[in-house]
Amino acid sequence: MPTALITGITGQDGSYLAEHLLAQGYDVYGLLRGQNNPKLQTLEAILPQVRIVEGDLLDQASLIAAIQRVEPDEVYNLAAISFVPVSWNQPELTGEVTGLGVLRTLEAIRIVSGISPSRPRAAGREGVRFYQASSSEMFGKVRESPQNERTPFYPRSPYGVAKVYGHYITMNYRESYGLFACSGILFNHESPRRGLEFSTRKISRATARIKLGLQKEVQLGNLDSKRDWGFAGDYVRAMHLMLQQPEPDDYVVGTGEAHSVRDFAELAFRCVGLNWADHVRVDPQLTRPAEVDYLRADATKARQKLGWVPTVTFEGLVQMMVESDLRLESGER
Ligand code: NDP
Ligand code: GDR
Repeated sequence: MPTALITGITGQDGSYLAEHLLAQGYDVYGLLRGQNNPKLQTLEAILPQVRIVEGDLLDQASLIAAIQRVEPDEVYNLAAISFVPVSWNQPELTGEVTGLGVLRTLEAIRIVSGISPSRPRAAGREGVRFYQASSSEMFGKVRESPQNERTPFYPRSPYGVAKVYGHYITMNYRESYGLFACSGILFNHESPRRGLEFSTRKISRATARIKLGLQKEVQLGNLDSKRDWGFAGDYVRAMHLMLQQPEPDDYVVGTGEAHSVRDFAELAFRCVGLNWADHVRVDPQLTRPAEVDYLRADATKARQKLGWVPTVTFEGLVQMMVESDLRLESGER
């Protein structure tokens, strides 16, 4: 039975990936930080089969100890400071976790595997396989549309810059040491488990609360930016597929469709029979110092080489999120 270690296990993608790998018969370990992480209880309730190992992307020794203890066949590095606005307020921490955290995880694998500059992994010898959660935010102020694996990067936030470092250091460890290391350049993916701070979940939750009479309005920032939004459950399949290929490589993953934040809000409110314009207010304080205006994936390579296709449409995603928040906000589980 293969063994996987997931960093970022308490996040949206961590939970979907753990479910997917458990269903494939994996032993799944999740890296958990902090001495009293409040998300542990939820994790134990929804995924009791996941085994917890202590560690923090800021702490090299803890990552080495985690790899030594788990002896994983596959490591999925999903941990990050992932909320873009935070990265302007805490740019150094973002660089440490989202950027250098990737290096520390790769170093832990390298050291525990006995790989060194003079002793790279021998061709044909199976080693730990590594997945890095790269992001469409690396394309930032896009140089071409749609974006594929060859599109140049132009990050627009300290988060995007840190992800570019993570992306290139992953490629560098593949090329320097022969590590089976892949980056998935994933476009925005959402779900009922999305953090409340992100635009889609903020909208779906507010829509549900407004419908139930629990609040009247929601404040949003830039309504014009466009994203390629898909369903997180589809995207974790792509992560797993990348590590099952004969050779390591990088892949763009997205739906190929772009919609604005306004489109999302309009559709969400329509799902509950309301008009978005009656309830959405623009708060200029929520706009970003540098915005990413338009992202749309060209996922041809993932489709051709991995056989990956998304199963949930934009309309299906919005409806799924609004219905889930209606259940949660009305006290149903
Ligand atoms: P979340 O924000 O939901 O989860 C982030 C995870 O990182 C949490 O489990 C968090 O743990 C963990 N984490 C933060 N800091 C540390 C640290 N110092 N040490 C160990 N763990 C830490 O993100 P998602 O699940 O949405 O995304 C997963 C990954 O994919 C991230 O790297 C994100 O940047 C990237 N990505 C996401 C996309 C998306 O649309 N969702 C698109 C492209 C890339 P804790 O609970 O303790 O805070
Ligand atoms: P993003 O997601 O920055 O693309 O990063 P987010 O949902 O935060 O923003 C998307 C767009 O919506 C606009 N927006 C708002 N955003 C938030 N959060 N709150 C608001 O009130 C609001 N109003 C308008 C933003 O300006 C932006 O244009 C996500 C994260 O998961 C990253 O970790 C990941 O790498 C990328 O997706 C791909």
